[in-house]
Amino acid sequence: MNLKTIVGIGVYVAVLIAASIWVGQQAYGWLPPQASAESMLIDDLFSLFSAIGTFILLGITGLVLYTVFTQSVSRFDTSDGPHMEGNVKLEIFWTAVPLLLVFFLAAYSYQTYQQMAVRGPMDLVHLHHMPGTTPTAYAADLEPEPVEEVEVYAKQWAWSFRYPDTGVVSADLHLPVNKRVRLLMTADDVIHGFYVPAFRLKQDILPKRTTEFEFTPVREGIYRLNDSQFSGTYFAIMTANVVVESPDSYRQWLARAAAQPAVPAENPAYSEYTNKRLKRFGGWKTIAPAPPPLVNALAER
Ligand SMILES: [Cu+2]
Repeated sequence: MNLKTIVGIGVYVAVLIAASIWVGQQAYGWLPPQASAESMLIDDLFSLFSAIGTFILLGITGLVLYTVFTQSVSRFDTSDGPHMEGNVKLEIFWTAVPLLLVFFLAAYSYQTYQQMAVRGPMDLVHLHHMPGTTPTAYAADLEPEPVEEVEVYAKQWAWSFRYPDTGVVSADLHLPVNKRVRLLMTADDVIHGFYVPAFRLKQDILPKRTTEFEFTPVREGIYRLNDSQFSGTYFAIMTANVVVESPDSYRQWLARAAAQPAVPAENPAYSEYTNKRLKRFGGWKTIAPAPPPLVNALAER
């Protein structure tokens, strides 16, 4: 390799690195606002993956374009290209680099999920005493103060939230800001998924068992809860609002809700199911929605 080639490759790699870092920074803006302490960890991971992906994409595209525009043979040359075989250095290089990259990304992702302590299937099958894992791996900066507990009930196709201290049941999930919350989640019928994009958190909810889940909301506002698992016909409209508010207005809301009688919640799945106009398009068999949950606080929509 002559000096010109080395300088050329150096400049190319420098441009690639600059572009990758830039895209990595942009990646923070592609996601919803960071509304939980955990979201920052996920965004760092996402930014890193975007930067590495950019490096690989631009790197390979550049090489392909360079080759297309600089390497050519005469139109009537049908002979084989040179046989490249047995270049041990090259073989080691292109095996080792992707391998190390994959190990690094796997370790970094694993560490992020450890910090967030999203309880995955490992926890549910009671394998949590594996070497190298801690039995209750909640986030590292766990405040000593008591957590706010909320029971989450998922059924086809409605969410409801119960506050054990007051017995209030709500169609929206209200949470005080900057306070660690523990959700005790149960499903009635099939697997549902608790997924709030602004929190970057997702947890499966299994029927007839309680799945615990902790996180800390850090930004006031109204966010959307979606079902991340296909739980049947109307799962796409199985949504709820997550209202993150100051501890004062949270307490006021609880007190107001406690004074309300329990009434059936609005149920988009049920109204769609019973909508006569839709009948003429269908006629096929489907699962009837479960009866709407009885709530003290109706959804604010
Ligand atoms: Cu569902």
